[in-house]
Amino acid sequence: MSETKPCRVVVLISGGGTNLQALIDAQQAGQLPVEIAAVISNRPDVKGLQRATSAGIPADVLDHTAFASREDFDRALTTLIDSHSPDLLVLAGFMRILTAEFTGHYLGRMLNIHPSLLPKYQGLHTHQRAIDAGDSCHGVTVHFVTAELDGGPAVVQAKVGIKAGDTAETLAQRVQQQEHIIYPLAVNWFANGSLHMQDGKSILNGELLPPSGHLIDCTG
Ligand code: NHR
Ligand code: GAR
Repeated sequence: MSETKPCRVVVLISGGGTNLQALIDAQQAGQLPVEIAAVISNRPDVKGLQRATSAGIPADVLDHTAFASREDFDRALTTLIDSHSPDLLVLAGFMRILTAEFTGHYLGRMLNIHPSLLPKYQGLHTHQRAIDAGDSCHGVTVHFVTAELDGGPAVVQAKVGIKAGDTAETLAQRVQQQEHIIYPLAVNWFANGSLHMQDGKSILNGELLPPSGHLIDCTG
């Protein structure tokens, strides 16, 4: 992307928006060559919407409970997103499963951050599941989104140690510190043209990434 035409990003949220805030902060610090064109939440009155408004970013709500089916919601969401002409769609704590029609439309230009070392612990309640399994490490993965839930190719993964006495809350806190580092990193790679998806795989600087994506080990 040239400096005169930064990568246009639309961010989807459902809640607090700390990952959104990390992207806003990196952009405002001149470390992320993007324009956050809009923030869209499927839930009204969440803190992430205030974060967007405070940063001067258009914020919209599309309440999924107002739609009869997932298909109807996803079609309305697509129309709203595309009215902002994004180059990249970023899921940041977005909590609705998306239809294959939706993921197909944004294939290769949609990223998600998932709080586990994928392919471990797809779906919900990942921190508790890692603790219950007696794992010694846990972490977070940024991946391209495909129709398969949390199954798209990984871009970057940060590994975090699980400590004796960790609860889902204390562990989530340490994982989230890493989220706020690796999400701006991955978005930056996409925005500057270093990262793309090809044949269902993640390519960084012309090289095929390993199944974990680029690995950052914080367990030491
Ligand atoms: N959709 C597809 N097709 N593929 C992915 O990889 C997706 C996706 C939608 C969301 C984020 C994901 C995560 O990082 C994500 C990845 C929500 C659920 C879920 O079960 C699962 C995974 C993710 C997000 N949602 C419930 C549902 O019925 C609702 C839960 C709630 O509202 O609290 O949609 O973990
Ligand atoms: C983050 O920890 C993210 O990894 C997780 O929700 C949190 C959102 O926080 N995502 C999922 O669990 C997706 N199912 P935020 O709203 O403060 O960015």
